[in-house]
Amino acid sequence: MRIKPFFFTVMPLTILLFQGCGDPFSNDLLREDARFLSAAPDAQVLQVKLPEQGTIAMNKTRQPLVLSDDGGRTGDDQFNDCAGSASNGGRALWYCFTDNFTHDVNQGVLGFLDLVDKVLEYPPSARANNRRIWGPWPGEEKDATDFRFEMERCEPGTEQAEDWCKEPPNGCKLGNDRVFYAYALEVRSKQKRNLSSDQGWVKAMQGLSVPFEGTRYGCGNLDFDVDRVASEDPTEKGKGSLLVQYDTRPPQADQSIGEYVKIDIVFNQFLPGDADEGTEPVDAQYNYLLENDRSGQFAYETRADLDENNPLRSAKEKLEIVTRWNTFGAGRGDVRISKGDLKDMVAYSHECWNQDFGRVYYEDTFGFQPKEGDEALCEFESWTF
Ligand SMILES: [Ca+2]
Repeated sequence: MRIKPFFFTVMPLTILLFQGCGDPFSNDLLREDARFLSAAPDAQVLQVKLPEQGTIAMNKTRQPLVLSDDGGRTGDDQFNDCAGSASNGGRALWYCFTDNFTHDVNQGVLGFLDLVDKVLEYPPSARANNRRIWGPWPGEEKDATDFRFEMERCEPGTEQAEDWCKEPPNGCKLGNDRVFYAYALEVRSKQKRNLSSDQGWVKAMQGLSVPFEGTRYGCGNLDFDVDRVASEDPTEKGKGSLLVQYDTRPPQADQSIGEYVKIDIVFNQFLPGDADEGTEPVDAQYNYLLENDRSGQFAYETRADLDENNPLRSAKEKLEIVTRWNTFGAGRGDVRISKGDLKDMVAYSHECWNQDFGRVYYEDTFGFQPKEGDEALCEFESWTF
């Protein structure tokens, strides 16, 4: 799902803005637009960030790691370097899993937020009190649909265009002004172009947010419904929906305090549009926490058949993975597999890695990989399970 802006919708507005430059009304207008922009979800802020390999390896001093916006993966070489075993210098298995998974979340799941960023590079096409609309634009690749992005500022005591202002975002603290924002990325079949410009739109993604002190950081939630996209675009291959809750704070300018990022995602029969043929939709839960000191935690839970290609064991097992890392990148991963064909049995895997992500300890209860290393070398002593 990608869009391209129509030049004819953008050009006249650009000219209008230039004409208005310098007069106080125009400056107020731009300040107002900026307030809306700061409340829109930001693909960069909501990128899941992991400690990046190489920073420590190159200079051997023990210092906090640089975090990679790309989930730590800088190329397929690193992706394939998941051997796990310390003896061949491979990266720890569960760190590697976390790395690959977060990369996929950034690209395939939160990637749709890039759309919002592209949209917001242009001035709004319509402005009303407490409301802004960007677009519409035609879809870029398939041209089966048009898109637009809509925002409303929800203020107590003011009249609202939609009922999405009824409740503030769950789990977010409002400021003294009690203001929050509602937004939606909307899609409409090309066949509906004969309707009036306000009719027939379906909310593909919608959310509520409370921006943090005028920055792109803040607290909010959004839901992305691929089935709704498909209802307007029969060529859409993705399925299901996602519910994302987030709470983010910017780093200190001098980096003495790193950014804080908490993201929780619920996958509901979700299948990305670019998934390989035969991939099944997933129900899963994903939690990511990056603390101010750059330590963090990743948790993933799903039901999946882990006995691949065995028709006698086709029941879905419950898979739980929790990985944690400290300020310097050293961490541990704990995995629990239960239910499904395991019936009453429970299988575990435990692993620890050092600040270069090399395995220092591994053990499991189901013969997946041989035991190695020493648990005493783990930076985290306690098991998650
Ligand atoms: Ca199974």
